Amino acid sequence: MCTTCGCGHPDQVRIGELPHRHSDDDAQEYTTPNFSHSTFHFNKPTEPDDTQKRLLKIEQDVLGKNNRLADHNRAFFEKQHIFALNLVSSPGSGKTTLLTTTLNALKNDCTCYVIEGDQQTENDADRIRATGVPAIQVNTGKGCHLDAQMIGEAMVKLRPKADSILFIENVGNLVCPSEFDLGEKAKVVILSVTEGEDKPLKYPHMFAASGLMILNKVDLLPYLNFDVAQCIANAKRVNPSIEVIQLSATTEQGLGDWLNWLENQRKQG
Ligand SMILES: Nc1nc2c(ncn2[C@@H]2O[C@H](COP(=O)(O)OP(=O)(O)O)[C@@H](O)[C@H]2O)c(=O)[nH]1
Ligand SMILES: [Mg+2]
Repeated sequence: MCTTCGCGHPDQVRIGELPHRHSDDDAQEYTTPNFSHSTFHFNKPTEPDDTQKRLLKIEQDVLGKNNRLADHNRAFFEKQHIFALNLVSSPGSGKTTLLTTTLNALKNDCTCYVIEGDQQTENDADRIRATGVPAIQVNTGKGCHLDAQMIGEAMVKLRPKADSILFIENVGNLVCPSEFDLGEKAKVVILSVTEGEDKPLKYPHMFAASGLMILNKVDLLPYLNFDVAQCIANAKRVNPSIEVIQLSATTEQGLGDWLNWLENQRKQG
């Protein structure tokens, strides 16, 4: 269980079966320990016990508080005509590279700001600042996602102008950021072709929560066994209305589609 957001619940865990029992002679039997006072889910109670009820309450409180703060952020963004996007992905899919490429393309036409989320280091904010765009780094320590309060605190420091664009690069994680509304207009999930076309099926909540999937690093396709059509079909299976843009943040192939998407979304308000 994630210690920061309390996500996940033992009752939701399912341990599958081996389709065929293998016949290794030296296979070792594992014996389930009997922890009499444990909260492990091996001895699954039929009714939630006090600890589980408390955890559920904490999770509801955490998400409820986050949603209220996210609404507050959203109201601020709407009032100031700030177009806020929440970029989510696993680590290394190319969020910061996409952002630097995008900012270099946009910065003469509109005012942009970036909030960078990582557990540690100021590296990504430094990469953004090198483009001349103001960036606030949020380090979450053990936390695996940004939350609405962190965005509010970063906004106090950013002091953004009206009619601008705010890009939020979330902590690299395809799981928890899907649960946390930051007040953004949309989540954009970035999946790189080196990650495998099955990821929308394995992490459906993130793809269901996103309005756009950017399929990044398409310049590497000639060297990989990656089925683009299957990947898009997988994403549409969990979210039939998700839009898809194929792109390379390094060669800039497809960059125009992404810039057009941004412009259209901004126009729609
Ligand atoms: N070939 C290729 N590499 C990329 C592309 N985008 C990002 N990368 C590389 O992927 C690595 C991780 O990129 P980064 O932007 O730091 O990912 P992040 O962790 O999601 O922010 C870096 O070595 C980038 O140069 C791309 O479109 N094509
Ligand atoms: Mg990054």
